[in-house]
Parts: sequence; C-alpha cells; structure tokens
Amino acid sequence: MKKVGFDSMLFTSLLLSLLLLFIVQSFMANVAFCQTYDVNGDGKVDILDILVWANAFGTVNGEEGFNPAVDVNSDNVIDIMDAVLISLHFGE
Ligand SMILES: [Ca+2]
Ligand SMILES: [Ca+2]
Repeated sequence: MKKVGFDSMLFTSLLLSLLLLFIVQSFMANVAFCQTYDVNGDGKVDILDILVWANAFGTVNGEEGFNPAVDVNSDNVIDIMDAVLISLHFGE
C-alpha cells in the first residue's frame, strides 16, 4: 500500500512538472507571436474577451466554433490556458 502512495505522489509531481513546462512554453510562444489579448478587438482586455473565449472553449483548429483570435497561445486548442493568458492581461 505504501508503494501505491509513493507512486501517486510521483505521478502528481510529474503532472505538476508537465503543467509548469506547458505554462512556460505558452508564455514563450506568446512572446514569439506577439499575440493580442484583446480578442474581440474593442481596444481593451475585459470580461467580453473572456466571453468570446467561452464561446469557443473546447474546440480545436478545424472544428466548428474554433476562433483563432482566442487561441492566444497558438496551440490550435481553445482551452483554459488561453483564458489564463487573457486574464493575465485583464484591463489592458
Ligand atoms: Ca476586448
Ligand atoms: Ca490555445
């Protein structure tokens, strides 16, 4: 039983490491692409941009409903990372 506990802890650590790596990569991708976070183009980053994100949430490039403007980390998936990145620029 102890071994199972250790394995799940190792697994959790691995997941956290991957998440951290993913976040760092997302930020670097953003710097490279100079993506705008004002996804609806009204001049500021606010809750309306999050609503635009929510409408496209869960879609991948090529699917109906996919909005490339909301894919701010350019990974061809509209997921929580895009919302996090938009949120980080909230009010700009
Ligand atoms: Ca906006
Ligand atoms: Ca994305």
